[in-house]
Amino acid sequence: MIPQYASALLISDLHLTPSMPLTAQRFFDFCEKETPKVEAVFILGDLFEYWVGDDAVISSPFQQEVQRIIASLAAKIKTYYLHGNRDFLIGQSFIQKTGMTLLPDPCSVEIAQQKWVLAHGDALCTADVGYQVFRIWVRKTWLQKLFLTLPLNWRKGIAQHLRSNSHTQDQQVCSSESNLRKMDVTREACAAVLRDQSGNQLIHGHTHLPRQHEESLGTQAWQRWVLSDWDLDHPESLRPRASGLLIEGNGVRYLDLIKN
Ligand code: LP5
Ligand code: MN
Repeated sequence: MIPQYASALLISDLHLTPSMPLTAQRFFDFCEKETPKVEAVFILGDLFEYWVGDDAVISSPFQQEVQRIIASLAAKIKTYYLHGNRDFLIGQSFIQKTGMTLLPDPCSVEIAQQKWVLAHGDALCTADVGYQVFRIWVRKTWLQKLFLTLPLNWRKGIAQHLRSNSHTQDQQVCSSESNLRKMDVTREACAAVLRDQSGNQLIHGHTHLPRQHEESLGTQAWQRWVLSDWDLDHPESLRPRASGLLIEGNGVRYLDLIKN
């Protein structure tokens, strides 16, 4: 049985980190003010800038604060989370302490009597072959177990190194047409996931290109909603960004969370 709700809010790619306090505060306000309107909240990955293991929470007042806020949200409203490419190491301990429910990626839910297929989106970027090879390796259980045995400061060092090498940062500097296409989801991957899940409405994040799409491949047609990333801390270099997708009986719409 897939979960069923009359209404829901979906967000992703908040990339929470102590160095982005305005973004974190907006998330805390969102939990308190926006979520009471709906029956369920879905966080579609990359809640954190990076996650190097649940044991890091003990020495991070910031992560403890996020944990506390989500626990208080999940005590009132059903809250789901699925892994992103930056926080796929979030484990059972953090999930349990926050009271969230971990969903597989991809998965299906019923909201407002319609079926929705949910994914983070990174697995759909199949033209980004380098990333897909990287993904296969870092999702191997044995490599993750080995990584988690490393001292915390080594793990943080590796994560920061991976972050600073990440292609998305290049994308902002060198946004050529072909580069952007490589970083986006492919129609073939979306079609395959929707066929597997027997759905025709897909919601994902990861690409930071929020928009609604009407798409098709052969005889298969679908709608795709992309969630935005959040960043209210760098207005000098990047446009402030924060939005969510609201699904309720009278339709689907993006919620601008910058001004509220
Ligand atoms: O995240 P974003 O949006 O910037 O870019 C992604 C892809 N980048 C990543 C890397 C993350 O940003 C950082 C992850 C931190 C995780 C912390 C824990 C690490 C634990 C390891 C556990 C075993 O996902 C980026 C995509 C982009 O999306 C668009 O889809 O292009 O991909 C890359 O930049 C990766 C390169 O393409 C391939 C790099 C190969 C490097 C090989 C190093 C192997 C290290 C093995 C780790 C132990
Ligand atoms: Mn991502």
